[in-house]
Amino acid sequence: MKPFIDLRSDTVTKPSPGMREAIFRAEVGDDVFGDDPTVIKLENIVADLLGKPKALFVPSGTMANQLCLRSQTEPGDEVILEKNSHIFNYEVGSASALSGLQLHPVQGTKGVITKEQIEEEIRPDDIHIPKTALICLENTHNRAGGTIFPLEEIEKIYELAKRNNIKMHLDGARLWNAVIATVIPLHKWARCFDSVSVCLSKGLGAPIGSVIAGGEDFIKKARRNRKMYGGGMRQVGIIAAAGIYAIENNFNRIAEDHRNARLLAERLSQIEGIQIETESVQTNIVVINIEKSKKDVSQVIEQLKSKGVLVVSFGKNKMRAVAHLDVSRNDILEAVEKFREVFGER
Ligand code: TLP
Repeated sequence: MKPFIDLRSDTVTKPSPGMREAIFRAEVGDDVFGDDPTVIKLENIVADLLGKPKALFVPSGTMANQLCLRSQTEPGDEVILEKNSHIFNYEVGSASALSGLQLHPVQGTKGVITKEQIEEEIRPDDIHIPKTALICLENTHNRAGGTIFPLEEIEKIYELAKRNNIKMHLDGARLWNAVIATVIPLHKWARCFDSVSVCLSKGLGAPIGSVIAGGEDFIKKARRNRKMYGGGMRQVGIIAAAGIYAIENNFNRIAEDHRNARLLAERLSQIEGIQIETESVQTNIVVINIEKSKKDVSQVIEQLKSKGVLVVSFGKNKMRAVAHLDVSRNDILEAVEKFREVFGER
């Protein structure tokens, strides 16, 4: 049977033969003892790229974000973040369950919240009121369709945060995509943040893993919290090797995913009943609105599946398709044909 054209997420990629070879050859040690040379190498590479003193390898993007929240706050603190952010919507309520935090969502535009909006929400210093301890931003923004958070706005927010003694965290699961789309390097994007999380298992195509980066004291605390969360791993150089391979071999090729996402968006928007905000297709994610077709999203997803194309539901009348290293330009063109068939144009 022909394999699916799997556009559900950039998390679905499989390790390539080169990556498997790197895994096979990895030198390892017990990382809880700090003995794994490949993990240390990966952490140094990412710390350098992000321009931070230290980094820590962790199992997932969710744990990465949660360790950053936990290590920078106290229970009862408040965190300002965008209403559609991953931390607010897709991390199973863990900020409150694991860190005792109160999340304070602000409705953004295409995932972007402004300095003015945040300023309105900062709490005054009062014995009755939670302390605004942290501002979280997401770049690129998943639910908004892979949109890029403008650097000038981040810098304004940073000035505001500094003045008010508030820390900043960046959910940079797809920061790699922002770098490729803007040619602004990782360390410039990371400069304004006390903690940054990046994923190796999305656009970069590693099977597992994220890295968080920040100051020395922060990473020391996060390392302890990682153990508490059950994320202390042992001979994990076999996974870190995949991460190093991914950074060295799959970072620059993300440009191809952006071209494929744009191609998909342009072609799909020509189909009657499908609407795509093409100005929001800035990286590798395409949000497909089928409201005008009057079709049911779950039925469309099933019909596409029966024709070999996988996408996910993405809110009312919407689906998401994501370009990644296991889909080619030809796969994208074939997927467009399948959409045409489902929408009655063939
Ligand atoms: N996002 C996944 C799903 O959870 C929705 C996806 O398929 O896009 N930050 C952002 C911005 C993310 O998009 C994700 C994963 C995470 C963090 C969490 O990463 P993992 O899945 O490794 O815990």
